[in-house]
Amino acid sequence: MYSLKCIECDAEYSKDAIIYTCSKCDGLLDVIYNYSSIEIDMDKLKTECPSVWKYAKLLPVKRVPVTLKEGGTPLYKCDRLAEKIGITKLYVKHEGMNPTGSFKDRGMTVGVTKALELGMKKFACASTGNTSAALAIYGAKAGVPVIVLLPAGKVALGKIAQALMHGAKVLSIRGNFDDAFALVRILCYQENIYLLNSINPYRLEGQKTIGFEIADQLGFRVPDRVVLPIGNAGNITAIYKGFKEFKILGITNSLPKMIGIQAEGSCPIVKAIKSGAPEITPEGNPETIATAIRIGNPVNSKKAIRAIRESGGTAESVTDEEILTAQKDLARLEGIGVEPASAASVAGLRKLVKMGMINIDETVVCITTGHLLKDISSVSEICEEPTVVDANIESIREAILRKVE
Ligand code: AN7
Repeated sequence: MYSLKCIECDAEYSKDAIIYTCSKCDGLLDVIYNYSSIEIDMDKLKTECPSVWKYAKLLPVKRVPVTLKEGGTPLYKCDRLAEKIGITKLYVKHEGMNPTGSFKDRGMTVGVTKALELGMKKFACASTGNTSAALAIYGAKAGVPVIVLLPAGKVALGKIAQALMHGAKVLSIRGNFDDAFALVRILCYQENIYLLNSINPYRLEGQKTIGFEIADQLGFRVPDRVVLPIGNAGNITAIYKGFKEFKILGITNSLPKMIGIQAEGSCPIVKAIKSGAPEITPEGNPETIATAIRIGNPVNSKKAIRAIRESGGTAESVTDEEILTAQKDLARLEGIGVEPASAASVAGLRKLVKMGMINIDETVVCITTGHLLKDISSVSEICEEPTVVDANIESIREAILRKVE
């Protein structure tokens, strides 16, 4: 039992409506459930391995899922990184371990399954890369054509390769993500194509399972803080909703403070949170090495600002240099390979600890949203080139000794 509800004017819509924002006031929509009718089997919850579909009772679909086994990503305890940052209980939830290497797969397995339930025959999205890769694989699995609109020249090659290989029609728009998103909305409306950006509330339902899994993996306890990179700010909203639902159902008894991190050159939500403004001011020319979050007009900003404020959290910006340092630390202290956007979470945590905003003994979960192999362009900025040597043992020995010096 669930329906769609406008976050601004409370107008309700049927779960079967093909609708992305409120037709009365254009507000964002939430999926709301009749929680008292949901029965959770706690024994099963405590024994079954985490995955998106483990929590099917809290997902808005009945149909057999279009799934490639998403979720169930590792939650690593990161003591070496924690020590460097100056806290004691740090975990990293590595969403790069999903089928396409990003958290977007959680949203797409649910969004695409819902799309089939609604009888839609074509799917589309605009994307900074990861969303397009995820939509491409679930479109392929479902046998439904996919169209993706990308900002030309600003999407990491690994992500484009995925969209192409899995058979999506890839259009590179001469414009940025925000331009591509405005266009895909018109395209979907005019051509009866199902829109699978995070403005679609069903997609966020899949992503809320990150919140479920964190609680699950911590033994049904809730961390003090969850820190993650934000772009369109759908994920932070979704994860907070997940924690809230577990609390409503009595599975957990607290909520984490939600901390959103943006890149300095692209941080409208940080500015709104810090100034106390009710809404963001869109940025016309967002720029950062973390192309995944190079977004000037975040689609879900109103939901995200509410989640951050309601949870007692905050938002912070980090420089590209801080992002690259965190990317290197994750890789070399913990063996966690992530793309630059993902490292923003750790960079932001470090900045907040330095600023004295976080107590040393708080339990913090950083979410690393995408895998290193998605975007290898920063590797040359961080790492030495491979050393070329002659094929004999003397040259190898000499090169090793030289490197160690
Ligand atoms: C690695 O793929 O927006 O705040 O079109 O790829 O929920 O938007 C990607 C976003 C963080 C931000 N980390 O998540 C897209 C897209 C990575 C990402 C984000 C993205 P949201």
